[in-house]
Amino acid sequence: MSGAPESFNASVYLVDRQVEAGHGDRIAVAGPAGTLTYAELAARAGEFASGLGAAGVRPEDRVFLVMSDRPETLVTILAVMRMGAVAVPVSTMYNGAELDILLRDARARVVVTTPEFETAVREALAHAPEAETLIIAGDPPPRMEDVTGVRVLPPETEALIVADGLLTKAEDDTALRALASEAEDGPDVRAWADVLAEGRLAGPAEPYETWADSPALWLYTSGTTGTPKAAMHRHHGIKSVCETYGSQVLGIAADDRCFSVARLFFAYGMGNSMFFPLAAGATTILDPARATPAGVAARLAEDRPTLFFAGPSFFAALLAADAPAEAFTSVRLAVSAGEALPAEIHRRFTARYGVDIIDGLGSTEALHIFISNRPGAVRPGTSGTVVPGYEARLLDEEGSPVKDDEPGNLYVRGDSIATGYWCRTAVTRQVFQGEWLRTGDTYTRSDDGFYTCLGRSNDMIKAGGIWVSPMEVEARLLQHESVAECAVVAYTDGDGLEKPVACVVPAAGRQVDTGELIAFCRAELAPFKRPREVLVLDELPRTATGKVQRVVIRRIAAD
Ligand code: 3SK
Repeated sequence: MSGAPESFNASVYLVDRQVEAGHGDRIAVAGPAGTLTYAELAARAGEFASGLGAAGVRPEDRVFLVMSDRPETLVTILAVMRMGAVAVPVSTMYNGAELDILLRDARARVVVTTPEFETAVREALAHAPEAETLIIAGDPPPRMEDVTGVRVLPPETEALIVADGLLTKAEDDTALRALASEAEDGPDVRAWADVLAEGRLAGPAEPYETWADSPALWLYTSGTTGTPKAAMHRHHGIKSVCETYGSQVLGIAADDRCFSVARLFFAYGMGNSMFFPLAAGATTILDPARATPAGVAARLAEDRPTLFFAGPSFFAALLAADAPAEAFTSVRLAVSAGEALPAEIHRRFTARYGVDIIDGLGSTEALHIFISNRPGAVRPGTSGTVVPGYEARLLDEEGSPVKDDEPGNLYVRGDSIATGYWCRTAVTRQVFQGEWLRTGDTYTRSDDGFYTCLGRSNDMIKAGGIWVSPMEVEARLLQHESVAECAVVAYTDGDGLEKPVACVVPAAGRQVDTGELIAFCRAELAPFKRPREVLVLDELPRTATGKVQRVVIRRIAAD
């Protein structure tokens, strides 16, 4: 008996398993950036892993990814996990200085990017001496000969010609970039297609013998405040979210087609666009373009997804843009997460598009959703009930369980919880308490097990000595036709007392009458909950993952 843990590799679980089951011909990835079958995806993951190995990546090394949603991104993440290294996909919304902080924190030696982010990535690389290699995937900006139409081939196609001994554009580009990087004394710059081609020549890498507990993925989170920290996830966590939320809530099957507005770099998007569809042998639709209501409506018409994932602000934007009613005819179920979905947006969306939305609560630390509504059993305005495989509890400040319908701090446990934050011992000990994860959210639970969000624990407002849930006031404001979006925060009045203040974004073509809005709240809410002031904003400040930045709003309200 060796006593060694059983081997488990998430990349093998997600793609090789489909090929071994005879589903190699099924479409794994579709969308404007290209189509790959499961057999092609598995082969490329092995080849790219081999290419990364040749580029010096070793098991447990971090590989830093700043990539748009496209087939190469899936191949890269799968290849990194396959070789036992750790994929660190980060937000593509960061600028060079922000990427620099993350890159130095992750201490990655290899960075993979797509051309849209090359400038920001190079800026970050200038301050990260440990990063030795930059790999660039996707089409570089057009060169003269491309513009004049003399030779235009996708770089990957061209790089594969390298294998046949022909001179290619990818080769030329790499040579040019290498010259430039030598001149700048910067990292070694490689074309993604060349790394793949090199791996193909050498032969695909066998999966590294990772275990369930081996590190697979780091996801940076800053919450809505604070410096970003990397939540470290195991190979097993990926299987766990597929078997819990993916299978038991979404009921995802091989004929599903998933499209997510939340991008792959975000835990929510990675589950939606990678883990769940691949684990089920279904199809993921990837679109590198920034999501806009018009662009998404066009994508839905063209690629006909059955599952649609977004956050509350995108559902609100679709309504505000009046996306066509037939846009959602292929969709069997819409999912909302990232923030609690106000009942009013749920109502307007289902009335307009005839598709139900299941709202759920997840977190980067939990990898995906652990409390959710269920298809056909939605209670609007709530996050639903605990997903099978997880346990949740609500505790008061002393750590005692609260009664039904009483607010408490939400804790969750389950197999997908991260092992901690990279190099952040103090905050790890506050958040990861034994098996339990402290979510930082304040919730109530009804006697039949439905959880309702009252806000982040540190966003609650104490007005006149009584706790006010910002979410409750926001839900009322959203019922007013002049309000598209809103956030309620505390401001401290001249007597040092906290009062709710509402920041609202007007609905298209509407004026906000602030006095009328306050009266509108007063008509339905207890007087102490009404906003004392209403500020009108053009938009709400949001984090890189689209969450409302209440810290910034509090500053605006205080001015
Ligand atoms: O951050 C979130 O709110 C979230 C929601 C669902 C799944 C994953 C995440 C990180």
